Amino acid sequence: MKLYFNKPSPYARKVRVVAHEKQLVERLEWHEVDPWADPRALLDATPIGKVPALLTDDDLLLTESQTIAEYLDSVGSGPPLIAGNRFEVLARAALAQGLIDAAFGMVIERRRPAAQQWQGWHERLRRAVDRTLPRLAVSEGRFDLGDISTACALAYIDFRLPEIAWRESHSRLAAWLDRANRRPSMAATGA
Ligand SMILES: N[C@@H](CCC(=O)N[C@@H](CS)C(=O)NCC(=O)O)C(=O)O
Repeated sequence: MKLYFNKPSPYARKVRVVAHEKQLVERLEWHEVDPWADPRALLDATPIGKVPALLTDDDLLLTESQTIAEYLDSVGSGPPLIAGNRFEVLARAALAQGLIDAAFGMVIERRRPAAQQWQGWHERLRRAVDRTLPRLAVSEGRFDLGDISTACALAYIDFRLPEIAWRESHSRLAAWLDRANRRPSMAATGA
């Protein structure tokens, strides 16, 4: 299996964390690429040109972090990352993915040349972040796919958008993230 990734990507981090949690690190061929530079290796693997992308041993191309995470969960070892009420886990993972989308969108908007930035769009995404933070939920004592997505979303905000001072107003979630960040899978995958 070949995994195309880059270290700063919160989407790629989700699947990297899953690979660690499911003892798949040694079974993967890791291809670190910069998707913004359109490297030939990435474009040959995936027409979408985004990370993460996974090429399975059967030459099946999987794009989208959620799909890749579910695949790795199915082929790796250890307890399943989607257990119990499947849709409860998927709902938490999806909310966290929406949070990543909004936060990532804010970062990308700010990287445009000043004259091309759209302040109203940036503010709209920020409102989505602010509405979503109080709706996040984590499991009791597990580190399932919903938790992994939530941890990667919050860690990305800490990393790229420190001006969103979410920790003061969400202290229990902040304490949970601090514990999650100490897991070997999270510690090994920081940018
Ligand atoms: N919905 C996708 C998003 C993937 C994504 O946007 N990846 C970014 C890196 S953080 C990328 O490769 N961007 C390159 C581009 O848009 O051309 C997922 O969940 O995997």
